[in-house]
Amino acid sequence: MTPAQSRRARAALDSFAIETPSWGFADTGTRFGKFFQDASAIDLGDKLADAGHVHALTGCCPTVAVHVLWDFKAGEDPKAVAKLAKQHGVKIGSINPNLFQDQCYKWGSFGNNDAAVRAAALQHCVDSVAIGQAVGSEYVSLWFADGTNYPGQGSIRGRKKTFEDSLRALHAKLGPKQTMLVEYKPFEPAFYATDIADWGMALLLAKKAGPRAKVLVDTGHHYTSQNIEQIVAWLLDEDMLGGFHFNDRRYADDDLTLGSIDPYQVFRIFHEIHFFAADRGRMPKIAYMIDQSHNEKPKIEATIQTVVMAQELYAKAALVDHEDLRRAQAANNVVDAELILKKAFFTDVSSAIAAWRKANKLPADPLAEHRRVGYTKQAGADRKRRRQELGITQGGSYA
Ligand code: PSV
Ligand code: MN
Repeated sequence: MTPAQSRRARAALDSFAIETPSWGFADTGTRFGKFFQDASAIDLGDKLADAGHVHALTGCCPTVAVHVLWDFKAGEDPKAVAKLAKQHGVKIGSINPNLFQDQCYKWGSFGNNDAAVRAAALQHCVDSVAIGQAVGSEYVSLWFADGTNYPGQGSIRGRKKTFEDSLRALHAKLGPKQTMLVEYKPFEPAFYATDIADWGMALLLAKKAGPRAKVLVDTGHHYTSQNIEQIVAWLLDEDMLGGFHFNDRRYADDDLTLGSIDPYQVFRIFHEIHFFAADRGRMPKIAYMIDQSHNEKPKIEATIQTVVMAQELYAKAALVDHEDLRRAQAANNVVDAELILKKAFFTDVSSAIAAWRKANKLPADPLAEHRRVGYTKQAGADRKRRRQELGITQGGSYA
């Protein structure tokens, strides 16, 4: 690695932050059951402590995404939550309303044909906007489980219309510093027609909602072999890319740790962003977030693995020689163009990352340091005892 490349990689790391999800520190499972870990977070206090620990080790996770119904107790004071986050060295990041678990949402939220349910869903989102304002968060992140399971079940156009109306109404409630992110997903839990099934639908809805609505790309929410970086490039070009939910996948929305299956895919996404920045002379504002459900790996280790992988791939993507690439593209030099990407991807950036960590007074190896300090052992003992005191039993099935 040349000194110039090292500087480029370190400058990229200076500008890169990735948000951890509160739910990534808690017990999760598959739809077949849950397997529990002693050290998993019991409440928001634990989640913020874990997130603070990850940020202290990696230096690039200053914010934590919260899921309103999973993290906030009824009547909870958001300002107290913001204070608690600060005590743990982090801030509250994106606010995720929950429009999928309450019984009233059996037939959908914004797509429900009952106006009273749509109003309840909107109210929950408006409350989430207020939470965001109280904690000083920039993003309200929307994912809808709405859809139909069988042909003929619902009016596809009718549901589109109620989504347009509700999203527009929600946009009107945003504070001047807030952005709303519209996430798409092709299937699950709906298996015939998900209301916001792909990036085109999310893009249209966001554009109709208003100027501060953007699209959120969850890397797991695509059909196998879909070209995600192409979607990213198009959204960038339209100034409509708001953020990411990063995870890796082999089959569907597998929620595996980032880069565990296909690191080159993530590199190509980051490359499109760096290439856009080089062409436009400005780095777009993007909310990088993790959305994983690591069931088998210890929660914090899985999070650190993902963060470190994201940093490495972001740094590698910053090394693509854009001048050379533009030349190769103009000359239709297919081989060289591909090799330019590959060369950056295979560059060993570990010395630049080590220098960046040293300059930022961070541990050289965040995962090793996490293991060395025995955080999980300590948290496991504390939380096991608290679970016993609270009478929380850990059963393995949803039945
Ligand atoms: C849905 O699969 C999703 O990606 C949404 O972002 C939810 O908020 C999140 O997962 C819940 O884990
Ligand atoms: Mn997601």
